[in-house]
Amino acid sequence: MATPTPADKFTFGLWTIGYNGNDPFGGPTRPHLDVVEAVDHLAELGAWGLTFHDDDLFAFGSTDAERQAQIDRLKQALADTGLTVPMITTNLFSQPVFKDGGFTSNDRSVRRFALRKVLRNLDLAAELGATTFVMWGGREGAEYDAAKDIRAALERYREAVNLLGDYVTDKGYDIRFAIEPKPNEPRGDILLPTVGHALAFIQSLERPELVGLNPEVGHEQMAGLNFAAGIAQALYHGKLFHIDLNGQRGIKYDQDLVFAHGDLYNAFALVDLLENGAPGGGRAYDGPRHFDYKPSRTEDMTGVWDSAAANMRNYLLLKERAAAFRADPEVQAALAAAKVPELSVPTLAEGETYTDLLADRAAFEDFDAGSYFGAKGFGFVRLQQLATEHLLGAR
Ligand code: GLT
Ligand code: MN
Ligand code: MN
Ligand code: MN
Repeated sequence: MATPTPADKFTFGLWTIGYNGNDPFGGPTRPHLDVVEAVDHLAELGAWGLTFHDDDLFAFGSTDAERQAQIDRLKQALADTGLTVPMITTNLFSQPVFKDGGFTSNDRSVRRFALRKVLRNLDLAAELGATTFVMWGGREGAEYDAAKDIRAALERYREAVNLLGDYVTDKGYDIRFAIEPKPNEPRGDILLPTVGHALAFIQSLERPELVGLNPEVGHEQMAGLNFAAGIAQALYHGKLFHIDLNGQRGIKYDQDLVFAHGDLYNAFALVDLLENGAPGGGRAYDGPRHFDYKPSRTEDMTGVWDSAAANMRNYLLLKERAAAFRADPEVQAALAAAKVPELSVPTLAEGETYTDLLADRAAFEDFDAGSYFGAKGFGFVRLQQLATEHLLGAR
């Protein structure tokens, strides 16, 4: 059962399997990976799609002919394998011109160039049938407080996203935008650092319905946040447009480990949430299960493909474990004992007003708050132990 098929909607960034091992302390440990080889291998492994930045597919500064040749090679590989391109994104961070950002560079000419680069790539997204356009603003930020007027930067970000919304609307493109938060790295502080910051920003836009989130496991965990809880809130607001799955071990540099190779408990909670809703609900998210990881620098090409397969297998194993957890009568009893379903009952009765609440002596005057629970607890630890036993395959 833990064998991936295209129905599972697993997708990979070209920059993930294509990561050559280059890091701030050392050069590449692996050769360049050609896009056709990437597509072929992913299809063999049971993936559904490939995603990419413009600069992943054709080098920055390519002539129109070079660019088109690469697009044509990709299209042929897609036709040969059935792989899809459900998401694309624009690189506004690698080139020196973007050293102070793209949409929010202090330099106006850079901002205009960045917009043109993105508009061109939106045309490509539409051409390839991608319906999600990710915006990771890794260089949109600062190291020094006086160097960046944050309110002006947010206003320029807003101007940019509003313009892109106008463009896809006028062109009739079936494309929505997904903002990917990250707290830091490469900038000392990045704008829209967490899911919560981005959610607030989206509400300030002219077309908020076109813009949602692409949260990444490791990015929220770099900020010490609970990723599954952040995803639950994104779902609550109808803003989970896309997701970057990977692994991270604590608050440190962005590790981009294989999915589930970091915080395994949170990975379990996440898959349970996406697949089963919570509690007792149906599937909560239908979009691509997108892996944004980096095959460790220590690995050769065999290790790259092993790690790609590991992402998908771990997701499917967790899906099995989560299904067993939900189906276990003891878990159901423990959930009820913990009053988890009771949280879905509105606090006021239907039609009840605050006047009624004020008149309800049982709610306050006669409510014995001091001894209400007596010696009785919620049993949350027992519930967590049941989750642990399912996770470890002991039940
Ligand atoms: C970059 C970043 C990722 C983003 C990619 C999309 S690029 O690798 O670290 O988290 O998802 O721009
Ligand atoms: Mn990351
Ligand atoms: Mn990354
Ligand atoms: Mn990412």
